[in-house]
Amino acid sequence: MMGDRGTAQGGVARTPLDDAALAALLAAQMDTTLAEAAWSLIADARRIVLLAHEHPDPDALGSALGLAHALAPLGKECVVACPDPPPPSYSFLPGVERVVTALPDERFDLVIALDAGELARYGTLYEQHRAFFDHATILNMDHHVTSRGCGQVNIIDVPSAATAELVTLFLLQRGVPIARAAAICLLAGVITDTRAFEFDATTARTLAVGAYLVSRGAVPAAIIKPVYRMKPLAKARLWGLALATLGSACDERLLWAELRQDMLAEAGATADMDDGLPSYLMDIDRACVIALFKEAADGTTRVSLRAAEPYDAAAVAAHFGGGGHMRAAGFSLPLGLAPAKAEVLAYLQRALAEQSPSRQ
Ligand SMILES: [Mn+2]
Repeated sequence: MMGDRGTAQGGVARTPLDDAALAALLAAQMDTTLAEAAWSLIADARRIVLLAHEHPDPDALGSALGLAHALAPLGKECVVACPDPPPPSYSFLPGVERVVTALPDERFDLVIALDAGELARYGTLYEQHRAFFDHATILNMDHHVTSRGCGQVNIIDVPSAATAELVTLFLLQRGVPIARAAAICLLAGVITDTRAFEFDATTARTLAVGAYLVSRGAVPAAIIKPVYRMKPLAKARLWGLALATLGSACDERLLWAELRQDMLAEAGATADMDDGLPSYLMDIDRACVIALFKEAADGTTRVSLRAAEPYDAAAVAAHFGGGGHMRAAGFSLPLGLAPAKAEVLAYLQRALAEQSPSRQ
């Protein structure tokens, strides 16, 4: 009871969020000259092939499918092609079942290449139709800083966290409606390229694009759950077995785990089910360097490394004949798991002792 001072109760919303105002704000983000050039290519085309790059991620597939969903009502016949079949875990993308891995023919008026700036990244599609692509009219839309552009019109927008963010701005600039199916595909691209708005590439504009796509009917949980949360029971069992081997040294700054062939058998797991385990280990409180020792079927050992600043996983991998990036790298050793582990851990403990953040 609030007594006799009275109470006020209710939510904050007096009117729904104004989608039209949000759309207008986002539309104004698009470079008009570049957009006009791209839309004139689309206007001249009746049959369009939209390309997602090899080893597709939801940004490549979602950008291609989202654009296809939006262009179809404009009378465009759209074929979405990707050199590799979309993984089954992307079945939540509307229209993904219609993605082809080979071109049915070459009778396309326009190619729209998405999420990569070099034709070689479209793999076998390019290799099998090199002459066609070398003479085709191409619109290239991408957000990678390394992209040179492979089209007559190239929209390479590095501030976009995802190609799908750029595609959303592009459609809104023209006032093309984004219905629910397109919104789901585009939001999948934005969410996965930012790991659900976690990565530094996420801007206020990225979130505004997300807000707009949600207003069009896309549901974040329907993307985040299948991509990041759902896993086969065998994978959970395998991780349980691997996590039971967790070891630590150097004041818990160095962590490691083993994944042996007998664990795969016991869990009923496949060899790729360690996917995500190194990142999981790096999320343990004090971890600076982690190593996952994976026994290969031939008895040799594959080592996956992750490192936080100031440590360099690529340098460690290079020492053992492997490669990768500063934060994630790997290598193989022609040794059984126990001797490989002893050698690598001795090296890592020396490296961490030499470069202790507490002594800097
Ligand atoms: Mn991308």
